[in-house]
Amino acid sequence: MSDYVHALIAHVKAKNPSEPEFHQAVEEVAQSLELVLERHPEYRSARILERMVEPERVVMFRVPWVDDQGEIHVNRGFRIQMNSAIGPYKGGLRFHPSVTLGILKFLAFEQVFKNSLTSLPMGGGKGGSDFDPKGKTDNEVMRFCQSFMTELFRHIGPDTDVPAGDIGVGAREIGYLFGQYKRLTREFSGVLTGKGLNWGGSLIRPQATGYGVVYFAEEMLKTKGTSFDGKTVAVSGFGNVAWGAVEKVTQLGGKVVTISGPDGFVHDKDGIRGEKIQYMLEMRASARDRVQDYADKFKVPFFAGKRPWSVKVDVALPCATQNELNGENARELLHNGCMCVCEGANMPTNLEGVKVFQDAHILYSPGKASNAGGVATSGLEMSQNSMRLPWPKEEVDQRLHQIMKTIHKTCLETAEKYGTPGSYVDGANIAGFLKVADAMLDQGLV
Ligand code: NDP
Ligand code: 2IT
Repeated sequence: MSDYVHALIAHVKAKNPSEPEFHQAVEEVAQSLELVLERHPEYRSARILERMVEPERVVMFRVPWVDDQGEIHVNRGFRIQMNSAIGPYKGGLRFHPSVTLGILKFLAFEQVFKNSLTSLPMGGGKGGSDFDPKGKTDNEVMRFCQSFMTELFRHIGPDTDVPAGDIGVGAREIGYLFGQYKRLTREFSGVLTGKGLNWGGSLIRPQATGYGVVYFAEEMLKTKGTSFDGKTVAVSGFGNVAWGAVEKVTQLGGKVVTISGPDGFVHDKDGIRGEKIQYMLEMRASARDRVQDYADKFKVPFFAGKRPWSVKVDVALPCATQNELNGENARELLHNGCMCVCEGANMPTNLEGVKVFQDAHILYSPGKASNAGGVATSGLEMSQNSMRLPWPKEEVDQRLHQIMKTIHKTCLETAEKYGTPGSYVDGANIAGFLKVADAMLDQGLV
């Protein structure tokens, strides 16, 4: 590691204590950028990376709400407005008890590079709350969302900052948030994405992240002259991203044999298809947060407290959450002959796991490249809202597919150009960085 990168990482750690996920995300990116910073001293002298690790703005606020029994609760809300060099801040909202400032900063940082890769004009942001949706009624979720938006609305707007969903925030939450934004501002606008189809949402947005992951993985497999047809696939998570990925793998002739939840994983040797994919949506909507329900219903083995990486598969698609795949899991996947790991979640593989995959030279893609289809389709939703014209399903899907192919090509070409051929990590970090860095140089000291 160069002295410059070493010092930068040390500075980030000292200045942002107790934010290990943020340190991890910065470390991965900074290592990839060493070559770029050597070749282009202008980025160093303009302190571009030093600026990029500092959010443009952080909003943190109190979210009081009342449960169905009349008890008062207080949660904490956040919005990290990380970088607006290439467009309005864009990125999801996460509602999960594990949410902290550090988690959202890592997600916002990753989002800057991801959004840049999509080729659409979107800056990076992320937000959310430590609210736990598990076991809450619709009315409780609605009251929470209304309270959350009562503060957030003054910081966002269709040309300022456009939030969307992430863990714990789906169509229902976006609906409640949008309703409250509209009441407060008296404006019907494209301020959120992931909206309902009847009121400005885009076809394919629900499926987009998962479909995009599989389109990206398909391109990776093509580089080895193969495809999903006949492949066995492990998916983790059972939420929005996992659901879209399972459906698309199945359509392409692959067989998904696992999904997982916070309670463990299920191993369905016959493959998750047909009504079983539909059942994933029911499990998610039940707010029970248990994947064991699937095992009980379809009479397949359930492994309590375990992750799915010990199952013998050709392809692994981690789609649950950050740091759900460590060095040991990575070695186990390799040992069982896994040839491709394509991330659907944000930063699901820890730094040791990433190194294991890179040293083994298997096909490995970081979430910021392979899960960009979700935010890319959010960008397409913004375009449709601005035009006030909805596009047919086929058109959105075709554009999504093309965007994923382009990101794949950009990653490989950039990695090649900067001397690390085949590294999707370096390709994604460098290509994502260059566009934002050049825009920052153009715009002066911002
Ligand atoms: P959902 O809320 O729909 O699903 C998240 C799933 O992961 C849930 O099943 C959740 O259960 C589970 N999960 C969380 N923590 C763990 C854990 N430690 N072990 C196993 N399962 C766990 O969220 P999404 O599908 O939207 O998000 C999944 C991932 O994809 C996240 O990393 C997100 O940032 C990323 N992503 C999402 C995009 C989108 O458009 N939705 C776009 C790009 C990336 P539980 O909540 O109980 O822990
Ligand atoms: O991590 C992500 O890219 C998302 N949660 C989607 C963000 C968006 O604005 O659609």
